[in-house]
Amino acid sequence: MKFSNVICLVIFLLSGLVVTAQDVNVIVGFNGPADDTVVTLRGGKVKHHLQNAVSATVHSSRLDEIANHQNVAFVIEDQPMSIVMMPPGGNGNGGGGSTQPSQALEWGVNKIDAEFVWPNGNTSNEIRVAVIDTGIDSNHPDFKKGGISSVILGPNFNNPSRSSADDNGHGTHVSGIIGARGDNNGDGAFNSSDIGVIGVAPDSVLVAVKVLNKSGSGWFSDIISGINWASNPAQGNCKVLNLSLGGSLTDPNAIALITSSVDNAVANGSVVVASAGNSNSSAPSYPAAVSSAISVSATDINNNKASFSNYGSTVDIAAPGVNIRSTYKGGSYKVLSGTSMSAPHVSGTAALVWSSGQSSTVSGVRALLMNTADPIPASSLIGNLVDAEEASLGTQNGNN
Ligand SMILES: [Ca+2]
Ligand SMILES: [Ca+2]
Ligand SMILES: [Ca+2]
Ligand SMILES: [Ca+2]
Repeated sequence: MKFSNVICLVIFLLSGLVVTAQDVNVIVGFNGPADDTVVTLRGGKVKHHLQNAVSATVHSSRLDEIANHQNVAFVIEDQPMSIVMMPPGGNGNGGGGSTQPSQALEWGVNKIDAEFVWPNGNTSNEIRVAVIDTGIDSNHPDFKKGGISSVILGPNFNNPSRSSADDNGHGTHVSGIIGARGDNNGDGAFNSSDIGVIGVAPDSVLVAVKVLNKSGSGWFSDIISGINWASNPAQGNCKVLNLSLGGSLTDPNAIALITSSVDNAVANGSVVVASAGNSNSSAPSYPAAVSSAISVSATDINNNKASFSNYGSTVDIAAPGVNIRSTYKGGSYKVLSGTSMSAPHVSGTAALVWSSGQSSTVSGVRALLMNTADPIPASSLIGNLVDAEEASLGTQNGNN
C-alpha cells in the first residue's frame, strides 16, 4: 500500500445521496437565519445548527420541495468523512496499562525545543486545547498528574447519545503530543520516575470533542459543529483547536461553510491548527486550506519533508510527523506517522505561546509561531519548522 506507515485522513465523497432506505443526510443553507420548520414540516429531522444552515436527515422525495423554499439558499450533501488508519509502527518503548514505561523525551518534542520552555515555569498551565477527533482516553495514566487527569470529555457530535471517550485511538495519540504530562507523580520534577512521554504543553487542559466514530468516520457537519462548540466562549472556550483530519472539498457552499466556521473560531479568540494532508500533493485540503487556519506539514528527524506530506501555497508551517511515539487508547503507547502527528506539535506550541502572555490575540500568537520558525531545506515547499523555545521564550538555546 502506498501509505503503509502513514495515518491518512481522507474525506470520501459519495457520488449519490445514500444513507438508509430513501433518507438522505443533507445541509440546508438559508438566505437568513436557519428555520428548522422548513425541514421538520416536511418530515425531516434536524441534527446540527450551523451558520445560517442546518444539517438534517430528510426523505429524498421531499428534497426538491425544501430546495425550492423561498428561504432556502442551497441544499448540499452532508459528506461522510473518514480516517484511514494505517498499520502503526509498534509501541515504541513498550508498556501500557499496568506496566507503564519510564518517561522519555520524544524526538519531535526535542526537535522543537519545548524542553527548554518548561524549566522556565511555562508548562501551559490551564490553557484549554480542543482535540476535535475520535475522543480521548481520559483514564490514560500519562494524562494524570498526582492522580488528576487533564482531560475533559466534551460533547460527541457524531453520536450525541455516546460519550467522547476514544474508541479508535487516534485522538488519544494526538492528545499526548499536545499535552501528555511531564510530572505524572506530582513531585514537581520531570524525570524518569515519571511515565511515558511528555507533550509539548504538559499542563494544558485537553478537551475531547468527538466528531469521528470508532472506525474513524463522521460527517462534515459534525466537524463544523465541533469547531463551533470548541471556540464558543460560553461552551468549549478553547484557546487552541487541533484538527488532525481533512480532505478535499469542491462544493463552494461546503467551502464557504467551513471557512465561516474557522473564521468565527478565530474571531472568538481560538488559534485553529489543522493537518495539511498526507497525499504528497499541493491540492488544498480542508479545513487546513482555510486561510485563517494554520496548516501544518510534516518533517522527519533530519528536517526533511515527510514523503507523504502535502506542500504548497496553502501550507503555513512544518513540524515533526514521522515515527512519533505518543499515548494510545487503553493506557498504551504507539508510534505513528502523518500530518495528524505534526499538527499537534504546533497546537502545543500555540498553547505555550498563549501561556507565555506575550500576546493576547490570535493574530499575535500566529505571528510569533510564524516569525520564529526556522528555515529548513524544504522550507520553500512546506514552510519553516516550528520552534517552541523561540516562539514562547525568545531564546535559542536548543538545536532548532
Ligand atoms: Ca531540543
Ligand atoms: Ca515527577
Ligand atoms: Ca509523562
Ligand atoms: Ca529559531
